[in-house]
Amino acid sequence: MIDYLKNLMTNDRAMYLAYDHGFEHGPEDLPGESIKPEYILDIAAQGGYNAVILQKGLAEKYYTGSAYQKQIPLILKINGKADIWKGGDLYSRQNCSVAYAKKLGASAVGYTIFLGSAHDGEMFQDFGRIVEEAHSLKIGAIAWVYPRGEFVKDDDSLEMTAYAARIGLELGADMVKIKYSGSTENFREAVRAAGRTKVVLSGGPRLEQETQFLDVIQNVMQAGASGVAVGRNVWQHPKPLEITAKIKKIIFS
Ligand code: FBP
Repeated sequence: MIDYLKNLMTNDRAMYLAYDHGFEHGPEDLPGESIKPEYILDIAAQGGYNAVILQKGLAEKYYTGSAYQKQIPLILKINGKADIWKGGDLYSRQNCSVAYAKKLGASAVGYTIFLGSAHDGEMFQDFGRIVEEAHSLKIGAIAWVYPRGEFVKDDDSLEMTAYAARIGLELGADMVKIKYSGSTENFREAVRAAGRTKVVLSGGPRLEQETQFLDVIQNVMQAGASGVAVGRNVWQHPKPLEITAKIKKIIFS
């Protein structure tokens, strides 16, 4: 079995800094300094993250060929949707090829699947192809799997979270990024369902009490997760490097 995530993990654990929110949520999610990509890249490099997650425009203009490229690996997000149209089922379309992601220096590509959307079949098809393309170029494929839509009553239930994790395994993802399901026990079921696909936590909106966020990380690590791929709880924090050090301690010790 080839390990496509070799240079994206430390002792089989991972801490990734996600920054695709300008696309997914709009600039209002990027308060103060966090609107500046360099601010995030400095946190990623100084904080010792295993990778930063960017869309292709940011990679082209701020990462590829820069000093950051030598300091921190890249996961390139190759699909995305805006947060404006609320008219029905979601389909987050691919906006960058796997080959171009590799050219920009990516060690893995990321792709979001909205499980439960009327279009989930198209996203399964896209991601199935993306895994094959990524592996033939010897880079990793990471699935963000988020249950969403009118038939999803409880997106963070044990069943839905485990289903999301399982979809990652069934489609050949090297890693699946899922949301928290409320407890260590529940999350353990998702990790079990993911089998040999590694599981990382998706952070969610910034929690006022940082201890709440750190407790969630503690719980998912106890449940067997490989780590986290988080954004807002780090770079919306007044002291991103301080919260990073606390996250790091939980994941790597
Ligand atoms: P956060 O830790 O800030 O939640 O980031 C994780 C992430 O998956 C991002 O990569 C993505 O932009 C965002 O959450 C999507 O969130 P949602 O679809 O729930 O609005």
